[in-house]
Amino acid sequence: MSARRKIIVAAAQMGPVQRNHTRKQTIDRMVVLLNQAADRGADIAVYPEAILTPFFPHWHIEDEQELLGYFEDSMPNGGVQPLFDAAKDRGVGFSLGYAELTEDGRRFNTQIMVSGEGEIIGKYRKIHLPGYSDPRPHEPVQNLEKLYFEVGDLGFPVWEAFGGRVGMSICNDRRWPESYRVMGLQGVELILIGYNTLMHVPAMAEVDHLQSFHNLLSMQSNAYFNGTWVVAAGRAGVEEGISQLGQSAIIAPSGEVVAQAYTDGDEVITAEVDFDACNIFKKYMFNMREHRRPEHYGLISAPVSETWDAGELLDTQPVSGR
Ligand code: CDT
Repeated sequence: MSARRKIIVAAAQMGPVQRNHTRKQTIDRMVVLLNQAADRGADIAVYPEAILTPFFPHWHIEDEQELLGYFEDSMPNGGVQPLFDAAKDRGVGFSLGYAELTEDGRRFNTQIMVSGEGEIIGKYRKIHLPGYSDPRPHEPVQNLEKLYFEVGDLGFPVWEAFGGRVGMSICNDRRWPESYRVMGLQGVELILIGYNTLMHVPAMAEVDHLQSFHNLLSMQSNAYFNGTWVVAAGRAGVEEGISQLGQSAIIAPSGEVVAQAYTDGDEVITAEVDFDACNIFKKYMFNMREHRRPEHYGLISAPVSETWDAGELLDTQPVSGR
């Protein structure tokens, strides 16, 4: 019988990154968290989405130079090098979300996977960008990801890494079953997710009280449906007056939460990931070859123009959850 494949994973939740915090202060906090994870034997630590700066899509930034100040034009770079050095020093990998500016001026909401040798071994660019591209001055908080970022162009790859099959997704992706499924179809065993989730979304305030429920609901159900571990790290606390969910979690392929953050600040949670705990789900209930019926799922991958239009409904009926 082959040896079981087990690693220790960490979610490195982070409290607010305020506008007056320097990159260095933020990186220093991240190194502290990486060392805590290492002290607990972690093989990899996952950080929240775009965590090197405040989550700037919540503001309308008209000055191009100011906007570009939130982006990284290379990775690693001098600012984040201490994190890469700490990873190599402690032999702990990490997954980092940041705003990426490419050489040809394209902007993406990106997450990378870095090995315990401090080498970048995977990159994902966020596909499900929430919000809108037209600023809404009448609302207290903006969701301008569609203005600031392009839709990711790298798909949902899965890498042989850390002893298993590992994929990544970013924040709003975690609410879309398709993102997990595309990785599930590649045999994913561990999905690393960084996120920033608002506690108050003006356009859908009626469901504000369900933010924590929907966070776990999305990740627990999709972990189970695909027989995969999920490690999710959120930004927490009040950043520039805006409350963020936190509730970072590590979820087993059974859908059970095995570790969850309880603070609204910097906090490391860890759990042992047994990749072979995925097998029972992949082999029986969710055996993708035996039981899926993709010949009946055509609409799933049809162009959005062919799918049902919620706009028609919204024009004629009030939006109410109750
Ligand atoms: N960062 C991010 O993707 N946040 C979204 C908020 C959407 S509000 C319309 C989320 O899914 O949590």
